[in-house]
Amino acid sequence: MAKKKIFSGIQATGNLHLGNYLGAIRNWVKLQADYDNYFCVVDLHTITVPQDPEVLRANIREVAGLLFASGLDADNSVVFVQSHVRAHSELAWILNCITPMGWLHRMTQFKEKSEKQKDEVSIGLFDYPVLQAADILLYDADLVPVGEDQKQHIELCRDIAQRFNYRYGDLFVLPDAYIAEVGGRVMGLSNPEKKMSKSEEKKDDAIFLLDSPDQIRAKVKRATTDSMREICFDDNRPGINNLLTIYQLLTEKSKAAIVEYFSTKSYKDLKEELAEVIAESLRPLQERYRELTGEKGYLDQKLDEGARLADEAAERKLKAVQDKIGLR
Ligand code: AQP
Repeated sequence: MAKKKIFSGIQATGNLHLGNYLGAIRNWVKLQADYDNYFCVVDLHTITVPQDPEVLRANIREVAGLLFASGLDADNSVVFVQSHVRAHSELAWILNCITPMGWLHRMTQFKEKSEKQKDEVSIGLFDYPVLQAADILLYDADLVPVGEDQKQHIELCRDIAQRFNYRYGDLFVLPDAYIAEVGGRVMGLSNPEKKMSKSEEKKDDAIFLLDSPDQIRAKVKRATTDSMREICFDDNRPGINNLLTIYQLLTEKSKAAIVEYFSTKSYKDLKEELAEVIAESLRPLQERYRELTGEKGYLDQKLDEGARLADEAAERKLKAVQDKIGLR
């Protein structure tokens, strides 16, 4: 029986953080053997907010390197850069022509991001979810493993696919979001009321995947907690809850075992142990990243091969779309 398909993407903003890893990338690695997978560095999404060209070029490579270093492998997954496959932009345009603007006005991520951008908000930022729908629909993805913040965009993608299928006849698979029960929303260290984010201004808010053990220790030490003493999972105490959740995700121990273990310990102990667990968990990934980015030509070769395979699948789908709507 043919395997089901997965698609997911990640922006080329560099500085990938523990939220990106635990909410998305680590699940991609865990799922890859059981599915046909397409994973993409979504550089066209990245330029929806201003980017310095040199920095962007470097970030695309850094993010691709981190995906391979995290354990995505070319035997199971097609890993590629979005702009290397032209069908993404072309399908996005076609989908733009059937998507009502009102649907996009409802997107909370646009509302949040456009507030930060003020007068500089681009049409691209507004249109971001339609390009994301094109990414997913090109590969007939059944499942889209993402963090919780992307749920609304995947629902919109289904709506767009349904509208197309209704107008022109069935062509698109309706995808489901796959959001991990734990880890779908890793919160910031300084502000545990908000998700950990690359664009958060406070520098200590996120643990980046390439942070050194000393940087990790310093950030965890400064993480916001509360004035209580008991160490337990409690949604009403977002700081401690978040630290324990990260600990749980990385050690894969049960909540009960974790609470029991810390029952006689202090916040200081928890922070020290958590920092070591994070540093140890990231160590193999960082070593592999250094190895493969030190190997001349490795990344280019992998990404060229990924783009070739993705392009074949995407072109087939795009032609079918063109046939349906009368462009061919
Ligand atoms: N804090 C998070 N917890 C769990 N999952 C998260 N993701 C992002 N932040 C968290 C998931 O990571 C994947 C890739 O995200 P992206 O590159 O598309 O960036 P983003 O969603 O815009 O989030 P960032 O990294 O925090 O960037 P900014 O600051 O620009 O918003 C997605 O599956 C996402 O859900």
